[in-house]
Amino acid sequence: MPFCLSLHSKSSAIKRVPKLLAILVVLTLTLSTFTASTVRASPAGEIIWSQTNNPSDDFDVARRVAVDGTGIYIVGTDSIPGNDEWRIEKRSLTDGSLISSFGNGGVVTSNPSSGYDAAYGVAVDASGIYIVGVDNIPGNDGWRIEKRRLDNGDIIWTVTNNPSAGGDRAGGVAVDSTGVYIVGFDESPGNYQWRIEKRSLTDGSLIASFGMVES
Ligand SMILES: [Ca+2]
Ligand SMILES: [Ca+2]
Ligand SMILES: [Ca+2]
Repeated sequence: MPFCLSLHSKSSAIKRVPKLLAILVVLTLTLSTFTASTVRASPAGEIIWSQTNNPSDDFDVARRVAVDGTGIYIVGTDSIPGNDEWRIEKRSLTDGSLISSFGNGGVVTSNPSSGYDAAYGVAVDASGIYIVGVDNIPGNDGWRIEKRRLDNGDIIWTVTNNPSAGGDRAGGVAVDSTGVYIVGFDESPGNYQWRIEKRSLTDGSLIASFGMVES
């Protein structure tokens, strides 16, 4: 039986959003196909615009969104290559259309392995977009963090970290003037544990004064 995540409850949810405008990324799951939707709505719940995108006939899912004065940045996964890859879209604040100057027609994709690669979190500051998630480069899931340009999506830096041979995943990211904070989990103890990293805005290196840095 198909089920839906949040699409049909958006009116009540939007009324609770305290900001002038709310941007929701909602995911609809049917039996076997994901369709990613982006919706912008007013506090009263009227839809200002709604966009959908289904780049492949397999698993395509939008997970997180960030916003600045020039657009919104949506990150997730598509299956265009026949396996999962990172997908980042930049869209217009006004109507949700793709901004063509960003990447290829508003879309940047990154497919570092033939296995499962997926973006899970995004943050933005005046110097770039920070996207976090997983890649499968060594044959198992490891952390991957990319910083990309706001205007065209080009890579500024990429760092990876694979603390265990198990499933390690970066899931969330925040940024301030002193660094970028990435949270997720690793399987170093043989089961999942929290992992929090603070990294340089300039090159993504670990900031040694933050917690215990592995040698
Ligand atoms: Ca699809
Ligand atoms: Ca892949
Ligand atoms: Ca791993």
